[in-house]
Amino acid sequence: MRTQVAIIGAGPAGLTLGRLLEREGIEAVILEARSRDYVEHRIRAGVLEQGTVDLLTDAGVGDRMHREGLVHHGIELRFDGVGHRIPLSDLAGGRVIVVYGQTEVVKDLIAARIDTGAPLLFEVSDVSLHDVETDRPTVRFTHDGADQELQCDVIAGCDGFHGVSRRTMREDRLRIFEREYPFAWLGILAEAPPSSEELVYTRHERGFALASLRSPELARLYIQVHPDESLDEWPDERIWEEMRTRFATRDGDWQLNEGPVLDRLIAPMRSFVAEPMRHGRLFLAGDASHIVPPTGAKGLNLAIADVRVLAEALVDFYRGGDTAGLDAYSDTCLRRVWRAQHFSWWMTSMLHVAEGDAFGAQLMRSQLDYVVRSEAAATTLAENYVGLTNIPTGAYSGR
Ligand code: RFL
Ligand code: PHB
Repeated sequence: MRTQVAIIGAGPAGLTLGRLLEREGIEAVILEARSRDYVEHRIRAGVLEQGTVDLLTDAGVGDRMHREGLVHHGIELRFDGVGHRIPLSDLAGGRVIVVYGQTEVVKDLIAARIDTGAPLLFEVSDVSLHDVETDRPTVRFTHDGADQELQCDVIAGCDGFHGVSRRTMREDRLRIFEREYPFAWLGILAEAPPSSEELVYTRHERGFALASLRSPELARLYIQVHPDESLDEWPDERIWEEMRTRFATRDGDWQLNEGPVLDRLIAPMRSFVAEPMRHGRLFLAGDASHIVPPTGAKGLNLAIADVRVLAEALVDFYRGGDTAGLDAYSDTCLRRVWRAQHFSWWMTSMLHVAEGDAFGAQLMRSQLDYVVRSEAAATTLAENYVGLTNIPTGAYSGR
C-alpha cells in the first residue's frame, strides 16, 4: 500500500487532518487501533473555541454543530458561595465558545470520511513506524488478521498520549516537560437538565467542581478527587451529595438538577510537553505531543490548532516542494501550546484545593477575587478561554 500521508489515530487530530488534506487533494490513510463504536462514544471534551468552530465549518463538517451546538457568551466563577459572571464575548472582541461534545465532532468527521470513501481503517494492531529519518517512511500494522505495510512521504502521529508515535522518536532528541497534580477529576454525564445556562467553575474549601452540559437534557459535571480514588468509592448518592455541597450558594438561590447517571470516569490531571513535535518525516499533533489539565478546556482545541498548521505546511510541500512550513511546524505549534499550558495550569491552580497548603489557598482566593473585580484580569481569562488569535508563527525571538 502507498499513500502520501499516513495518519496514526482517528481522534479529533487525525480525523481533522484527514479532512483538511482531502479537501486539498492530498491522499491520506488513517489507521485507528480501536473500533468505530469505541471512538464515537469516548466521552471527553465539550467546549469548542471560536477558531475550532470556524475551522470545522470551513472544512464542511459544521452543519450539525451549528444546528445542535450551544453558543455561550460567558462563564461563571463561583467561590465563597457567590457566583460572578465573566462576560467572555464582551471582553474578547465578540468571540464565543460552542458547547458541542467531542463525541459529536468525531462522529461528524467519521461520517464525512466514510461518505467520500477515503481510507480509514479501524481495529488495526501492532502499529510500528520505520525509516522516519528518510523521505520514504513506512508504517507496519496488522488489519483483519493480515500484516500490512504502508509506504508514505510523511507520518502524522495523532495517536494520543499513549500512542506509539512519540515513543518512536529518539529519546536523546526529545525534551520532556511535565507536571503532575495531586488531584484528579471525577466526571459524570447525567440525564438532567443543566442547572445553569452557562458553565459554572467553582472553588469550594472541599475542592473544585464544574457544571457543564452536553444539551438542554444532559448535564456534564465534574468534581476534584484524589488521584488514587476509584469509582467504587463513589456511589451515585455520594457524588450528588458532594456536588450539592460544593456548588451551594451562600443565599441558597441555586439548585443542582439531578438525574440518572449515564457515564462516569476518573481522569488524572497532568501537564506534559514533548519537544520538538517533529522528527524527520514524523510529525506529532495533539495529545501525542502535549497534555493539559482540562480546567482550561484546551486539549481538543490545541489538537485542532496543530493539524491546521500541519495541513497548511503539507499543502505548501506538495504544491511546490516548499518545506518552510514543515520546518517551522514545531516552533509554530509550541507557541500556542505553551500559552495554553500556562492558562490551563493557572486555571487549575486557581480553582483546585491542594491539601495542606493554607498559604496557597489564600493566594488563590485573592487571585479569584481579583479576576472578578478587575476588567484587565477578567480579560486575560476571557481571551485565553475563547482562544487567542494573535499568536505569532515561528520560534520565540531569542530562542
Ligand atoms: P485522542 O483523542 O486521544 O485520539 C488518539 C487516537 O489514537 C488512537 N491510537 C492509536 N491508533 C493507531 N495505533 C496506535 N498505536 C494507537 N494508539 C492510540 C486512539 O485510540 C485514539 O482514537 O487524541 P487527539 O486526537 O490528539 O485529541 C485530543 C483530545 O482528545 C483531548 O485533548 C481532549 O479530550 C482533552 N479534553 C478537553 N479538551 C478541550 O479542548 N475542551 C474540553 O472541554 C476538554 N475536556 C478533555 C476534557 C479530556 C478529558 N479526559 C478524559 C482526559 C475533559 C476530560 C475529562
Ligand atoms: C466538558 O463539558 O466536558 C468540559 C467543559 C469545560 C472544561 C472541561 C470539560 O474545562
